Amino acid sequence: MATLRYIGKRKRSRPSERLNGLPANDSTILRPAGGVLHCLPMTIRRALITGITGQDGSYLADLLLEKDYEVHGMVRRSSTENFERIAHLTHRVTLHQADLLDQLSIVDLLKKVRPQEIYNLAAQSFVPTSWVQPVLTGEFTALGVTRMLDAIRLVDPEVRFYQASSSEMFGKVLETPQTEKTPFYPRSPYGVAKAYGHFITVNYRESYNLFAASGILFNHESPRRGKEFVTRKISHAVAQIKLGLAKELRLGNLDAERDWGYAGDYVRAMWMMLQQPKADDFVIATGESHSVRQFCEIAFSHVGLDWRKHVAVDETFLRPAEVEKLRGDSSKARRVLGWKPEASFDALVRMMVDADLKRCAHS
Ligand code: NAP
Ligand code: G4F
Repeated sequence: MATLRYIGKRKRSRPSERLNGLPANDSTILRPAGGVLHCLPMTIRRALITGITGQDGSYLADLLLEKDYEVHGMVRRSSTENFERIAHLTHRVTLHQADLLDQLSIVDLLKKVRPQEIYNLAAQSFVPTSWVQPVLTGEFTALGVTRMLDAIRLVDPEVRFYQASSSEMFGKVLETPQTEKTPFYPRSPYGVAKAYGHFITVNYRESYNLFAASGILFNHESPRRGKEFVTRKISHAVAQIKLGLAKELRLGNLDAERDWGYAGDYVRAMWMMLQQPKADDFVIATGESHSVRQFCEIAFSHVGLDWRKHVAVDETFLRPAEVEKLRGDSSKARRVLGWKPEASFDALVRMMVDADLKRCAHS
């Protein structure tokens, strides 16, 4: 049944009340204070996103706001603010300090926000770093999931939980294309940590009857992708070279193939998974794979350049163990969720290059 609920304009804290960009007492900001009171015959859906400052978190926040959710984001403390990707919506979301490493901070956060949906996107997500910091990667990316699930059990077992699992779990692939049933063979400490996160999600669903869904997402990119990932590294370098700001792009394995999609399409799948009658696991992928070399060809030719004149192979970017080729089969998601990707590979590459050209020209 629909409930009646007051919502007021959010109270904007004065700068002196703010701490590291957050209101000093952020539990007060949903109080109707001096704003217009609306009495709406509707249930406001409340979601919590961990990793809201990341690529996917920012797109998911955009999507949930469009759907009239009350959106809360978990951010970890840092000495400087890192809100670039959510700068356009900081006035529409509520940010809370907590850390995947700190169990109490997660429990307190859930008690304060009482979300109906939790999207666990926070992770150490860069594969090469996982060899440099394997233990920390395990703490964030593996055990962080258990901390979140235990907090849900303690505070509200009715919460719907989404875990950001990864095609990196398939690693040295045992079949092509990869489906929900393909066994995992991870090739990096990151992939191992994600496999743990996936299985603990499935285990808590089966042990405690939690609504815990695992989205096995293949690589997805956008103009908001971090510059260390290969696609954005390429699109950014293309823009710099085109504008005469750089001459060369140094890359690792040009033969690696990925099933690359557009992040905006993939966050839609996350939301769809939490609207199902029961929690399940879903592969999200385009079904096409392309090499790093092909990405370069399209990106450089889009601005009238020949990639062979600018790209150099640099062994320092090779990995101790490589995932050579990924290609996903998302038929289950297409059938059950009604999901399909909208952006083509070519359109994605061009979108990223155009965005970087614009950004580099302005800065
Ligand atoms: P991303 O841009 O690297 O964002 C990661 C987010 O996690 C950031 O907001 C980061 O916060 C936060 N974070 C890291 N450690 C944390 C901690 N200890 N406590 C709290 N927050 C922490 O990653 P993404 O591309 O958006 O990916 C989102 C999720 O999907 C990740 O779990 C990733 O592993 C997974 N995934 C991604 C892909 C893909 O192709 N993009 C594919 C499959 C799965 P800071 O801003 O403070 O660093
Ligand atoms: O862009 P990448 O760093 O992404 P990777 O390793 O596939 O991981 C991304 O996708 C996963 C999903 O499968 C996510 F779970 C994970 O969080 C992340 O979002 O590298 C893609 C490929 C690799 O084979 C790499 O060896 O590109 C190759 N590559 C070639 N030269 C390079 C470079 N990768 C990077 N980062 N930098 C290079 O210079």
